[in-house]
Amino acid sequence: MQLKLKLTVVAAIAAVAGMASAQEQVVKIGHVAPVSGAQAHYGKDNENGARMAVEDLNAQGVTIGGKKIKFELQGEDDAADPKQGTAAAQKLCDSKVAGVVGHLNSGTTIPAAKVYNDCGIPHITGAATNPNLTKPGYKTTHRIIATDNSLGAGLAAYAAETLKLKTVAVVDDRTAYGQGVADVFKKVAQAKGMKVVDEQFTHDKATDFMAILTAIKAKKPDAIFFGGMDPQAGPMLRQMEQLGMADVKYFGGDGVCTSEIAKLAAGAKTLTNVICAEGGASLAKMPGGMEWKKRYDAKYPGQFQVYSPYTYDATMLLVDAMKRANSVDPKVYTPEIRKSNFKGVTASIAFEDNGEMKNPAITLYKYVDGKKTPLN
Ligand code: ABU
Repeated sequence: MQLKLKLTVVAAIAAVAGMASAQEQVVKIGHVAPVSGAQAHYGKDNENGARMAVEDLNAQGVTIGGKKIKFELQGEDDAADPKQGTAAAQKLCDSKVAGVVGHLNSGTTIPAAKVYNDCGIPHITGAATNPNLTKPGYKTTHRIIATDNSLGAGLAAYAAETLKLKTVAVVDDRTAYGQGVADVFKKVAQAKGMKVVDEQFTHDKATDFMAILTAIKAKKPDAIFFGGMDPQAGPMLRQMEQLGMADVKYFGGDGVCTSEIAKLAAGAKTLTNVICAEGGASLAKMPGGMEWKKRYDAKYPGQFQVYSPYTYDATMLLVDAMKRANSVDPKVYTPEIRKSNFKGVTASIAFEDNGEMKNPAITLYKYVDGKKTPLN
């Protein structure tokens, strides 16, 4: 008799537990960035931001369509390579993720955007800045930072109007981002009366710039503009010091505007010549920047670079759209993303019809005692 009672109680507990799990739904969110190779520090920072958002959402408890949702992050590595970028995008489509945060590089995000459009999954980048990303007009593509048009123009205006520089040499790494931001800088600088005295090209795996710097030095420019990322910018700054180019200003977009560049420059005094631009407000001017950064640093000490507040907001924004649509189905909730009026850590985020953020800020930085310091 006692045994029968025990079995009944066990069966009842199992039934209640079964009901509870039937009411819970796992929803996967994809994230893609280079988490291997020379750009892994950017990618890990980005992935940390998205993971932190998923953990916060699960701690808060989110109910959508009457079901308790458990979010899971599916992180993929595209190694900053366009082919691996589309392969990672297809993998996320096949995994039926509800949405994607990424990618990091313009060169991977632009081709991946077509893959997401074809499989009907929305993605939001908080790092890729080439304006061509939104030109195809995909309803699935969104960006929550300023583009290279703003970064290049802001830097050129600062060089010509504030510093009153006359001449510049332009170098880019031939990637979608590097070439794009360098082209904008060049055009705006020329329009403002600066002379481009030399143009040189490198690539996104290079570490030896002695030949191009020697050629540039002969032209005696006031400044170098570099369109590229910090694994190249750091060694370039060291080699500029070795060549006695200590008084040449060094401009770059958000790709060089990292914490890591101070390490990669390895004590070169030329770091103090760097002026870089990022497509958003400084942490101090973001609505929730300082408090968020404190929590990030406690979770991921020493890993902050540039974009993690944006990947955090991108993740939160996808879920905000799901909540408003009361659905985790991409077909149902994707149109809600364009209608967002989302109060994020980085900004209040709303979108233009083409998926670009409305009125994104830009911030210029310099490095003081090795620390990235806002100029505005
Ligand atoms: N925005 C700089 C780094 C990422 C990219 O656009 O390629």
